[in-house]
Amino acid sequence: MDYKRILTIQDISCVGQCSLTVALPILSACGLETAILPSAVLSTHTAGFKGFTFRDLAGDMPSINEHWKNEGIKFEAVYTGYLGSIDQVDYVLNIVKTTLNDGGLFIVDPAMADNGKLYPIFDDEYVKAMVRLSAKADYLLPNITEACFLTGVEYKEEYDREYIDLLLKKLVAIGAKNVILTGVSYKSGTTGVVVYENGNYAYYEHIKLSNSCHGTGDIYASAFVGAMMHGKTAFESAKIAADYVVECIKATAEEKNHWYGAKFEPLLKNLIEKLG
Ligand code: PXL
Repeated sequence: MDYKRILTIQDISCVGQCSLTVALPILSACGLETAILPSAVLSTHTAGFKGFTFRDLAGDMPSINEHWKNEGIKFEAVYTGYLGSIDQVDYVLNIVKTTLNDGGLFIVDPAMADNGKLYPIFDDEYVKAMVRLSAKADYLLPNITEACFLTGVEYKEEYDREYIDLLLKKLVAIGAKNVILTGVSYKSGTTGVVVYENGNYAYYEHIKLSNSCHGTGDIYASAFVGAMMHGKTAFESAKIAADYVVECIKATAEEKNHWYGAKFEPLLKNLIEKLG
């Protein structure tokens, strides 16, 4: 495997096992040199903790970009997750222009919503900004809720293949080249991920656990990016990431005190094994 350098842009939630505190260890475990750009610093994530602090780091982005430009710093991939504000979208697009190598991949997790709802602090204007970012993605990794917000399609908990095809077509119409759609469940007891690459549909189905954990979207996206940049195909990466997330959720099940995230760290060795 080549030794590749990638950049990930997402928040630091100091406590809560999401975003950079998940992405950095997972990408490093996948053997990648991982540069980071924190989009914001929060005392905790926003899903369940009360009174969290929030510092938007958008203002630092242009000068960081300028410095990297002067240094000629380049990446094989740029992977974005939770951003803290609308202003960040143009800054991030500029950073991608400056730093992404020719032929490099821009991977966007439009982390903004789940279970039919936007996360706290986001609104329709933020969704519009995420559409502009998603339009440039080589790989876009939404869950179904995010896909609905990005496309204006009504959110449904029960659906068929036709509904999923509509979401995929609309996401591609926005501009996303390829889509990895997570949490797609056609029957009870199972869920899975759709890999929509160059207009071809493939589905990896796996067990749906009764419990769920915060932060699994970030674990999924990071493991997917790590596996892709390790040299796996999109489908293999989607499968590796899904199997890893299932293991992480199982490891966290029945832990009432551990509601805020998933215990992914002791299982990093399994992820490394899956990469072969
Ligand atoms: O896991 C997504 C995420 C990332 N960052 C912050 C969040 C959330 C989900 O709520 O609040 C700050």
